[in-house]
Amino acid sequence: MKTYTVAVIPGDGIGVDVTKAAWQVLEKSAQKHGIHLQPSWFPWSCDYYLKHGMMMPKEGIAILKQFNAILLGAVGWPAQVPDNVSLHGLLLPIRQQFDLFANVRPHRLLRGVQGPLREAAFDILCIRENTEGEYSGAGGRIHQGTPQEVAVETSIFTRHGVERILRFGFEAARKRQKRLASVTKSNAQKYTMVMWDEITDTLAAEYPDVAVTRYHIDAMAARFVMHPQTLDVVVASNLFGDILTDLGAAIQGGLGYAASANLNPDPAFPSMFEPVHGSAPDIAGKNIANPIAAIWSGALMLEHLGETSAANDIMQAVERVTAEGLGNQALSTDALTTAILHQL
Ligand code: GGG
Repeated sequence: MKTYTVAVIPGDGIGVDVTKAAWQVLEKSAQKHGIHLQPSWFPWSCDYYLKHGMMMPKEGIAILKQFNAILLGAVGWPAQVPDNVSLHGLLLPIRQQFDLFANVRPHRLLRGVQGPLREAAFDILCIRENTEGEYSGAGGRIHQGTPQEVAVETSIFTRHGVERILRFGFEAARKRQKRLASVTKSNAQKYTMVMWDEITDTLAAEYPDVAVTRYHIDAMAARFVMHPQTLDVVVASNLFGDILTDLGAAIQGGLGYAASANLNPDPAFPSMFEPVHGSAPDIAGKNIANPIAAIWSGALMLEHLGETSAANDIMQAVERVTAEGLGNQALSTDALTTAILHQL
């Protein structure tokens, strides 16, 4: 029996609720398909920070490195730990240290799910650069708290980083509808984003079978709402991709449906799978969070591990449940999970 080791980090808030649900579904699918998923649960979170003064132990990255994959819930409990501390203490170091440069986020309406748009026939694969750009963490503050205070935060775009994420996008487009949209704001940001556009054009020559369109982020935001059916693969920088994929989540029915994979194609590093949503403290522990984004992220994990049948099985079970309209009802986390387990 094939065994995969998985580091499970539920994190904060509804991350705990939905990770528990996702794990139940993953285990059931694994059993059915003769796979063994061996979990190690880590309590790294804002609670852990309050006890230990850090979001994960100093050797956290070395510990995670030994696993085949990481399943993450959500990070953040702003009432007790500033969001920038929790994010830079857990989620971002994992993405950066394991060079998980491609954050892949599918946006489509699951069968039966009621989205806010008239147009339902869209299937977008957003690919967000995940290790540099606006999230590089380069900057500082001087004269803090005084009227003379200065804060500087520099976006860092490297040719290597931009080229590899665009190439990842072109390869993905080749396996889909062969259309790629590259998103910048190169009229206003005349260094980094102009370089991004130039690299897009250079790579486009290597992929003559892929139709490429360059968009500005503002126009792309409008297109997500007005003409989402015209989009196939969308590649964007770290921050633009983050914002755009919340819009993607909205048009697919809400953040409860938006899944993501943080990928490094090199199997020497564990890739990480997480719902796009955050910890939602207002509904944490109330058994009302939608577990589908976390379950879908689990399916993306199985797909990445090469267990395509087990992954497809999960998504078919999810869609049989949503097709019955259950996704649109205010079902509890447990009830929705039970319905999906039943379909499996
Ligand atoms: N599901 C992980 C999580 O907590 N996401 C919320 C969030 O704000 N993440 C930061 C980011 O992806 O930029």
